[in-house]
Amino acid sequence: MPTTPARAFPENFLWGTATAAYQVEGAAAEDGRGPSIWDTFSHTPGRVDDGDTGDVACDHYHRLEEDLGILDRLGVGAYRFSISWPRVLPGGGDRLNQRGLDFYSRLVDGLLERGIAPVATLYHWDLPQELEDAGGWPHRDTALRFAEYAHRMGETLGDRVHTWITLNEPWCSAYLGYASGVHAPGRTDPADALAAVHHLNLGHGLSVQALRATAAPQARVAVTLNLHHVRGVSERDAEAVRRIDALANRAFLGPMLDGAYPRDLIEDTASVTDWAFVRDSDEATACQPLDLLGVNYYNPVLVRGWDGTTRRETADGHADGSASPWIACEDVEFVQQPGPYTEMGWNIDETGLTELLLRLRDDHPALPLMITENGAAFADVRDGDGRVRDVRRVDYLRRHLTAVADAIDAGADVRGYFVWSLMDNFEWARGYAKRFGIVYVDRETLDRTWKDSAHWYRDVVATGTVPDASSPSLPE
Ligand code: GBH
Repeated sequence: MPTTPARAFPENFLWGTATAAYQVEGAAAEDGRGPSIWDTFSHTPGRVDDGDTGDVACDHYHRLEEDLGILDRLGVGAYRFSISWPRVLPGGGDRLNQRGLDFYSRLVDGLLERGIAPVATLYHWDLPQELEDAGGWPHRDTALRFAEYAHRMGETLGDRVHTWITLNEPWCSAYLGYASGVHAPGRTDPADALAAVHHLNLGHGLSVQALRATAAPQARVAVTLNLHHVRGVSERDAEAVRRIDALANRAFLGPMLDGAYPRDLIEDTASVTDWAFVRDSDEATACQPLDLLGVNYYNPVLVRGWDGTTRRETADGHADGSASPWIACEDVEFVQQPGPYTEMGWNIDETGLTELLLRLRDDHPALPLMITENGAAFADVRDGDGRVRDVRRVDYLRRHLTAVADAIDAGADVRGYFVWSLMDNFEWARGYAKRFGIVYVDRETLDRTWKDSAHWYRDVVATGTVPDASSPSLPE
């Protein structure tokens, strides 16, 4: 007997895969591309495991036709990619780099020719280095520059790209980039991180306005957040849950969807900043009507209050001596969750995804949702026969898709799902050792090999149905 029955998805459900520019493109110094903060960061010794950089990545920039062919054979209805800001506007200024733009133009046209909807993310963490030198996201001007960039992209690609995502995971940009420093630009100043939160929110709102003014009238505009599904160890830990929910989720949902920062967030962080960088109309600007909310989900988090007497657990994945991304949360403990775990050390628990989607259904019933990332890293190996038997990834994807189906059955308006990732790629501070792809990339030859999960996903897409757990996923 299968442990879970087959599940059919709605007729027009959008199936896709996702990547991001710096993680796959390579060609870092080609055709006029300027440096981003990730070039600088990855070239700084000690920042990325094994000294890996995105200089070559998956060489997607030169293998565009091959990768379009893979997407075609997968049969996906959509492909989520990101545009490298310093490739199209080197230095973050207003001079358009035509050769850089041509690449995205070819990508978009190639997708449309194959009946695949392009879903373009404007910012997946690759800030032009010059804008960081001028102050980065803690600096208000960066938000204004971002809006100009959005305007240019709407003007040039907006006739053909009809789904836009402004920011990918501003949580990471602000807190990992400016508080814990494990992501570029690697700064560790909590006050700057909260200023970055605000200017990302402001930049989001301004860029939505810019896209509305320039893109096609039918364009859908969204933002992608890595919302944290936060659980307390016991009912006594409600205060710890509230604190983390405020910093992780409502710091973005508040201004973007409700037009105001939560009062409790302002109070919780009063020892760090007075929030004077929030000007009168900023919260209203951040709050632009959205067509979709993008949700990236990997795992839930488990917290409890810390009274100062025991040895504090710091199982938040950032405990290895680096500063905490959790500002003013010294009295909150992140508790190790039961396994199984992925290769990232993240626990596998799809129930958090259903619960998160139901919370969004309740809090924002009119806002359609899209899973813009979900997936897992495992230690994949290519066998002598050339197959990659990634049974654990198939199991992960099946569980999480079933969790999405549960949420849809309970009334959540989920319109699509994008596997992270199309192919193994540059996993930020973890380099190439962590493989998230459904397509295997050989690090010597850069050859692509379909993993069993890619064959399995192709069948899911073709049938609109997630098969039961006993169904084999074998290549033809
Ligand atoms: C996404 O970020 C990125 O958008 C994508 O580029 C990246 O390759 C992909 O995911 C895989 O990492 O240690 O239990 O507290 C992931 C954001 C934020 C998810 C931190 C895991 C820590 C979980 N991550 N979170 S825990």
